[in-house]
Amino acid sequence: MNALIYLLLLVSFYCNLILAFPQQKVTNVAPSKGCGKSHLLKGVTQYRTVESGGKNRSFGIHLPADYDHDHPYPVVLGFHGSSSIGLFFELDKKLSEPRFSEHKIMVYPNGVDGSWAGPSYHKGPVQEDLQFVTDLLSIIRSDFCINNNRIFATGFSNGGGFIGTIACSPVGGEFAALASGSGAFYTDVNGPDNGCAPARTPLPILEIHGGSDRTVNYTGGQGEGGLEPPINMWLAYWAHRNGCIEESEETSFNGTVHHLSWYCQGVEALVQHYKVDDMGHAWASTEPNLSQIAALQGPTHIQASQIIMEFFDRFQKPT
Ligand SMILES: *[C@@H]1O[C@H](CO)[C@@H](O)[C@H](O)[C@H]1NC(C)=O
Ligand SMILES: *[C@@H]1O[C@H](CO)[C@@H](O)[C@H](O)[C@H]1NC(C)=O
Ligand SMILES: *[C@@H]1O[C@H](CO)[C@@H](O)[C@H](O)[C@H]1NC(C)=O
Ligand SMILES: CC(=O)N[C@H]1CO[C@H](CO)[C@@H](O)[C@@H]1O
Repeated sequence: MNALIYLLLLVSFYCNLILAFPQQKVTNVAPSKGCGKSHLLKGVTQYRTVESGGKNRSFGIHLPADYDHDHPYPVVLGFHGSSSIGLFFELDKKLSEPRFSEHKIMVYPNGVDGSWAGPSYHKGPVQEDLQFVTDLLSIIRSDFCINNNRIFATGFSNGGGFIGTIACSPVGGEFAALASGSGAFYTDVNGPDNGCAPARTPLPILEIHGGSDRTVNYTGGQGEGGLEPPINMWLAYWAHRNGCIEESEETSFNGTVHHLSWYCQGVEALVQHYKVDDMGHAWASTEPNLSQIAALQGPTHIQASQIIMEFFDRFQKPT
């Protein structure tokens, strides 16, 4: 019944976003070795393995339906949450749908035993998963036509926390921007300067989190896999590392969605955060999806998959 009002609000919300953060011109194209190689499977997800750290690791890769082997595409890695696999992340977040990734290559890596290193419940060392990211990028570069300056990663929950681990590690330097949903940042609890060595700053980073999250509490504390930083602390760490000043806080949807934005070394909105007060441990979506059902809630006000892709569209790796 309020659908029209809701739609209008949504449209005006996104228009504001677009006006507030005009797209930066993306110009630097660095084609990978895989350009020129033909592929039969387009527009569907295919599965591959890569040997890394003495293990056979697997991932799904989804090429655009009209994949042109001479066109260097941006790539987005999507890291699933704990007790999950890449396929579930792909279906639930809908990131392979053309409305979100028509002109991008999507990659869905699988964790060892359903999770990513960092939390105490994961058995392998952090270095093993970081090496997997390095090896994964290497195989994607050699087999597919990608733009090396436009590699991105996102993830949910444990996978969102792993985004933070990547950001603090040497392999983070391969990425143009990173985004996390409901991140459990087990490896980044010791303040801005301890245990985190970003390969490059400023590093564009975005986080979306439910204010009512009871699995990865907004206020931090003891989580399922160890101590987690309060989300506002984690954001302050990144504002510090990136040399930012807070530029704005905009509230929408009757005060339930808070959009924070930081100006960092000449770039506006390089660090961003959305807090959705009435959202639990879920991937923010205006449509029903599985992670919401698991969190015993329905759709929320904003669409993380769209916000994240629009964030990525603004950035390329400096050369
Ligand atoms: C990985 O898989 C290949 C092919 O099935 C097999 O030959 C190899 O031994 C496996 N490697 C490991 C480390 O399990
Ligand atoms: C999250 O916070 C709630 C309420 O403050 C508390 O009851 C719960 O134990 C916390 N959960 C975790 C995993 O820290
Ligand atoms: C804001 O609150 C009013 C009054 O409770 C309600 O009628 C309206 O639908 C709400 N709008 C949104 C966008 O949630
Ligand atoms: C209720 C529900 O699960 N809705 C959708 C969540 O996302 C998947 C994948 O797109 C859909 O198949 C479900 O219908």
